[in-house]
Amino acid sequence: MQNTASKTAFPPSFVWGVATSAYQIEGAAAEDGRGPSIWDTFTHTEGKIIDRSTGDIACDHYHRYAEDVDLIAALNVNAYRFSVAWPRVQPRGAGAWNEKGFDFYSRLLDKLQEKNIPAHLTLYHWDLPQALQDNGGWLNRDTTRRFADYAAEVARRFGARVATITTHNEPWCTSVLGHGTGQFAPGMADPAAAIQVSHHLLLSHGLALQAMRAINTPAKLGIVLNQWTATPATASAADKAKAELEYAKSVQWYMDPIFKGRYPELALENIDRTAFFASENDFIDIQQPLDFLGVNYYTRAFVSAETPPKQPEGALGFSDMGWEIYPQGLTDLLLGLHREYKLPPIYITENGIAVADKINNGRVDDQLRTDYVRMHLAALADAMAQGVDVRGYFYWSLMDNFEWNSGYEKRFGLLYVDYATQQRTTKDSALWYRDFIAGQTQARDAGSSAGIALK
Ligand code: IFM
Repeated sequence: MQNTASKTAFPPSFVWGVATSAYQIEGAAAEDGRGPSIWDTFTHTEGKIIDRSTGDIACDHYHRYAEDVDLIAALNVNAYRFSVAWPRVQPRGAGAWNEKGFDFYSRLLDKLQEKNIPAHLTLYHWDLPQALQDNGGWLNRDTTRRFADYAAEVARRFGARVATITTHNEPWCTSVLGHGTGQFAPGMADPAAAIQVSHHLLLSHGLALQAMRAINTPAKLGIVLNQWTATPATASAADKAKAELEYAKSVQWYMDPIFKGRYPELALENIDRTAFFASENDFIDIQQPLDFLGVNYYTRAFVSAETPPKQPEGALGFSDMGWEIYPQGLTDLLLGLHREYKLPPIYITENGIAVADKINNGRVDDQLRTDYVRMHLAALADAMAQGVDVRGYFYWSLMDNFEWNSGYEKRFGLLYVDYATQQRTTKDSALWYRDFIAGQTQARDAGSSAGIALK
């Protein structure tokens, strides 16, 4: 039966982690010399965020990082994935570095080291310095060079203190949601511009890898892509064709340049190329070897060519985001990638669920989240058993936080955050995750791989 592996074995070296990003948790938006980012501008623009909130304070992690790392340690995880806010360390995205900004990340890394938690650093989780946006942002090819300079500086300072450095988190979101539909910062609704932006993001990734390798950074280098399988809603030719195109535009559009040095034909034939410029040499820059690939998986795409589109039945339910719970998609996705590309080691860098959590007498009973994680780990184990080389899993997210245009209304965390008091409460799912990891660790210490009940 699918997703019901009763026992599964993760290798002893498997990495268990939790993930966050800068703008979603740090707050301290105008402190210690941080420059404004496109998300500051966007959140302070009327009508962009459902609950009219901003990341000005968020989870106040900038001031509470030490307490937060203690909470991370209590989860038994052996990895923490976070991002550096570019405008905190280089307020204008070019020129002067902000030492106070670097000091914050240095303190965070010290604290993680004290707790023996390896750090996984992301360079770009969507908070472009506003000064670069004023100059054209990701539509301006020069931003790719600025990004490579920023990457090299972060790697020079922190490369020996982190396990991995990721260039971009989910470039699809920056391109499509940020520039195609306008739901995310910088709020541009121009599909042709989104295509050019995606190319510049990929190019900046390749230039950044080269810049970091030129200084011999010891950190492992990679990129994180959000991916899904595309299931045709019916067996009709129209649904099948639409699903194939969806996969080409969202998954292969990012994978092919990196692993094959070109864009997928099917997508190229079906996009607005009026504003598209890519040189042959760009593909040499983009196609740099990766030490790892990060895969973020939440749900599948259910693709219908009908009007109105057919919706999935959702036998396992839906998240508070309205996303179908579909763990089998993780197995299918990984096996598909494994067949099509020569993959480096993979980390599941994000997987998680928004639940309308309620706190009751200091307790959050979020069984749905535990079930979600358990089913996805079983799905992951299935893919690994069939030959996919996965090295780690990061739950998104460590704590409830600023969920972009959904504001604070959606809760993805293992820790519940009361935004009025900033009190963190460990949810039941976090206790399950903690105990699950402890079981894995015990098996590792006993010199075997763990057979852990996932169902
Ligand atoms: O919160 C986001 C994260 O920033 C990027 N990946 C998806 C998450 C949930 O929507």
